[in-house]
Amino acid sequence: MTETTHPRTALPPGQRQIDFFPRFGRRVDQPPPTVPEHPTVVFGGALTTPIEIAVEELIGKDRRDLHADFHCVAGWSVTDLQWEGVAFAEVYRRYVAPALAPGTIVTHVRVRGLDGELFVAELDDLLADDVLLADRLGGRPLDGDHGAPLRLVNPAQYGYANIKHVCRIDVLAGAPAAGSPALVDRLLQSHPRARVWEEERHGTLPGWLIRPIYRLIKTVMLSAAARHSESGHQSNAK
Ligand SMILES: Nc1nc2c(c(=O)[nH]1)N[C@H]1C(S)=C(S)[C@@H](COP(=O)(O)O)O[C@H]1N2
Ligand SMILES: [Mo]
Repeated sequence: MTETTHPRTALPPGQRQIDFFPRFGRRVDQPPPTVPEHPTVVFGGALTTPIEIAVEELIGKDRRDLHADFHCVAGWSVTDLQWEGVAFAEVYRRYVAPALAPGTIVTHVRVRGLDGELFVAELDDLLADDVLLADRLGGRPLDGDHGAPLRLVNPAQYGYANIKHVCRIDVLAGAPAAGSPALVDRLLQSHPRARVWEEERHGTLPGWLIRPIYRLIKTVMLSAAARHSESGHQSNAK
């Protein structure tokens, strides 16, 4: 099933289509993290006590299919990937909501990967119908390149909000306090909503202005990724 409110023929503003799915992101200089034999996700934050659930149980029996495009903030898009997994909203309803401390109003969700990468999303952005915790891509289990054992897939948000190797999800009753990020993080500061159709690429600069900088990064990183994909990873899986 395909759920999108935008025409399937169009790409979001400032995006260009590429014909393979690279391993990309802030941690590509490191190998993908080791996946534990029995992977789990720990749910914490505003819960009465944290809960740990096996990925297998999370996915459960009502596996869902999602055909969606993927958009990296650096400017590349891959069309029509086929993901399988469980709706984030379903996980929230099944496990999180019943475990909330009484009177808690959750506004934000911090999703963390085994490699330490994280993104704080607004809860409403993750409760959309087409947001999955996915364990399969192109009919096969997710590989290390694309987020094994489980990844967040939200087609409406840039890649950096689509956290791979998910191991922890904290629900928060308010936006977390901003730290004092390193210069490189300030330069490439994420947008709190990161919506691709609104071109919310950057926290403070307008999308069109930051485009050329990301495009440069894209050119450099994609050529490395293309070389890697020729050695036969899940890169063409659709
Ligand atoms: N855990 C984790 N998730 C991550 C990243 C990362 O470095 N680590 N990079 C993000 C960015 S910037 C992008 S564009 C996508 C890339 O996903 P892919 O490697 O499957 O193409 O993953 C996102 N999720
Ligand atoms: Mo990205």
